[in-house]
Amino acid sequence: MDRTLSPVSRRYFVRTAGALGAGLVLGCGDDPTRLVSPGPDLAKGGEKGKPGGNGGGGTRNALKIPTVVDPRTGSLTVSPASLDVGGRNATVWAYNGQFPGPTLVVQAGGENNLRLINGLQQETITHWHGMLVDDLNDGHPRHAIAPGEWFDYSFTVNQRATMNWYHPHPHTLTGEQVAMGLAGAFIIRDKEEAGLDIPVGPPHEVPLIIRDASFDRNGDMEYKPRSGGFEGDTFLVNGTLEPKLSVDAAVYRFRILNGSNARIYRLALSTGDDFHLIGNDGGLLASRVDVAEITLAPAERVDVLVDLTRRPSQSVMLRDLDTGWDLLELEVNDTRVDGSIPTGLSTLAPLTDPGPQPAREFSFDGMSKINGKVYDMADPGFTVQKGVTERWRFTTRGNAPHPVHVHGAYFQVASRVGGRGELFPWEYGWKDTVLLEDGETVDVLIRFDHSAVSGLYLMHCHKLEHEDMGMMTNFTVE
Ligand SMILES: [Cu+2]
Repeated sequence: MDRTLSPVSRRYFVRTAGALGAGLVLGCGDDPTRLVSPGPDLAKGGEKGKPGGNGGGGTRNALKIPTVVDPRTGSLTVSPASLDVGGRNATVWAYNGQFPGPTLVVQAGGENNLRLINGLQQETITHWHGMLVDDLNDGHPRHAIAPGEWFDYSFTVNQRATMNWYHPHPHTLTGEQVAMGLAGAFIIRDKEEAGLDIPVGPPHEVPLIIRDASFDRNGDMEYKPRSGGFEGDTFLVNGTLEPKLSVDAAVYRFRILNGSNARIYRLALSTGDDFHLIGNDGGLLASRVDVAEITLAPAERVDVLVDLTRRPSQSVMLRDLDTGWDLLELEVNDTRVDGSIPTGLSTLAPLTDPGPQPAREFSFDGMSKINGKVYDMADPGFTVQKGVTERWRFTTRGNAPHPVHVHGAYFQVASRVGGRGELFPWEYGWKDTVLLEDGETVDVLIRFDHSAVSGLYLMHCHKLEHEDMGMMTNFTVE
């Protein structure tokens, strides 16, 4: 890979022969109505091979653990692949033939120099969700590459430890590409995390990408968009149907991402035991909070310790209370391993409150607009001055939930008025996505101060069908 080229010229065009060449580009669908025709609901009922939502008393499948990859060199190819989703094969769209994609792991200060290669028959581009990078590396849809093209990323990961993720971000196609399987975890390590007595790496730290899914009559992944948000009729954890994980009677650290297009989970343990919540989108919280339930909207992450030392030879379910789905069975053996549940975790500096009046107000209107406007890629949007703390206010007139995501900075959630009317422990600390329900006004404090961040970024609803229909805006950091 030639890293001496200027960022702009890092976009290359592959000369392809055959399959990826002429004529196979699917329409990108500027017409947002393409999302409003869901088509027949084929997967209702019990076709052959349809994965059961819950149980049926069948055996469960070993949870897949994605391979760990150092992103300093190498490539990520997106293409369809037929692979094991737990007891059977399905055609999905995969990064490097893996679903979920490989787990990228970097030390703070490390680099991502991956080449993205588009083996799909439609345009794509990959966004590094939660990464604070210059705008050429942010995976903005204006950088989408056609089938057969490639895009070379090159940036330094200079931020605190957390679990971010990567997924496609081409305008109007994000929902389809994520639903078809394109997502992976991106873990950052640092000294602060290493200094805590918590599991780092296998076997006691386990990333869990939770999502829903639908499969067609052939058992292949199927995307059935609805303007209110795609919801699949079954679930996958790390691309595994009905998963189970054999575990020691130990303290486990689960790095949980809601990788769904639209579904919100209300996570709990079947034992009623607490999650020991230690982190979220932007890394460690100041101190541990013990909670019995966690509401997790699309793109949100939590970092939780689960104490299984008192559960030898038991079965513990990670459960979604809304659907009743037993998302993951933890099959605890009788090997006891000592572990600790630390209380003090990190020192977080609160942003200085610039006052109660919001600098900007964003109304998430209908299913496709912010402040009355559908996304226009050519409109640079509003301008934010670097280094200035602002209060932003998110409101909606309906059609929520809207998980609001901002690129280029983390924010601190300041208040929620109306609706649920409170902030939750998983919203403490640093966030890049916050859930806005109907009737809610959510204020956040935000400051774009990362040295790499400059130029054009995005704010959007992370319900991917809303995003694809235009509930997104550019803004410029200068
Ligand atoms: Cu929305």
